[in-house]
Amino acid sequence: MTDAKPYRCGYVAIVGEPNVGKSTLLNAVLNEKLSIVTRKPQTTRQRVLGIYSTDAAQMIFLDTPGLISPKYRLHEEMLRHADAALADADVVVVLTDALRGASLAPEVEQRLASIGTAKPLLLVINKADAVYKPTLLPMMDAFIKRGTFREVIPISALKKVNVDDLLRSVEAMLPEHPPLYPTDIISEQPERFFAAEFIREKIFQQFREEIPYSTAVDIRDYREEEGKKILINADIVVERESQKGILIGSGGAHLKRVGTDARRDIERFIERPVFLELHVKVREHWRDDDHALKALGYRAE
Ligand SMILES: Nc1nc2c(ncn2[C@@H]2O[C@H](COP(=O)(O)OP(=O)(O)OP(=O)(O)O)[C@@H](O)[C@H]2O)c(=O)[nH]1
Ligand SMILES: [Mg+2]
Repeated sequence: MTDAKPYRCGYVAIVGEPNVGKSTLLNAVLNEKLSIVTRKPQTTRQRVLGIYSTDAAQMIFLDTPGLISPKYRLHEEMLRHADAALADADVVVVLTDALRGASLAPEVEQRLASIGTAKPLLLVINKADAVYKPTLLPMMDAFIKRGTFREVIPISALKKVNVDDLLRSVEAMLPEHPPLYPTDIISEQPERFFAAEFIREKIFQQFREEIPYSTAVDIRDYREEEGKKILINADIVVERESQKGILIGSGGAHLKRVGTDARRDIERFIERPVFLELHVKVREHWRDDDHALKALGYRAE
């Protein structure tokens, strides 16, 4: 008889600047598109939980909004989501972009200072595929020299390179604990959350400048129709009349494209046919309006 290894389980926060690939990493770990990814910064606005279970461990990953200096109340809530994830974390993955070199943004440094030595910190250099390889070693050295990180690991979340190494390191840092979630689920957020996120992702991908940032998605109705289709009725909330016009497009062409692309993603995710109905509503200054932020689900506990 062999000694069974103790089971390990805990929360793993993925934090860092906007656009470094936090959501891409979560999806790479889970092999599923759980958190939306776009080329624009400040895509993620809430904590997204993804559960990765093996025979030996359960790692509960928390994808978080990028750390920024807040300009709107919305940003303050986004930061509260990130800080709540840090508070819950047993292990903290600080993700950085190899293209940035060996420095970290002041907003990230500030969090590291407040965590101090209270939690194991892993520094993960993402987008290693995008830099000239010989630049990685000195970058890693500079981070190691700081003495604050248990490990420094270069990865490519996009190409799934070294993600397994990262998982091994994370596992070793988790406390001994039985699984906190059933081992056959990967998320606990409701399907309507993912539906709203997929719609928002299309808006981030298809519109420029202020539009994505001025937009929120509110699922008004989510129900099973007779004959098995899921009926989803969503409001796309913008801040100004002019933005509404752009989102709808001439003859409704823009909105139709958002709807078609989002529906495809939602159907793939929930593995059911969907009827998606979209409306555009104007809610002035919703990003600074506490009631609106609460109604749209952005208020962190
Ligand atoms: N070359 C390269 N690009 C990557 C990699 N990981 C992510 N990206 C790209 O970086 C961009 C941002 O990725 P996200 O995963 O949305 O980044 P994020 O950190 O979650 O961003 P926020 O949610 O805005 O904070 C996308 O265009 C990704 O495809 C990587 O390993 N290599
Ligand atoms: Mg993200």
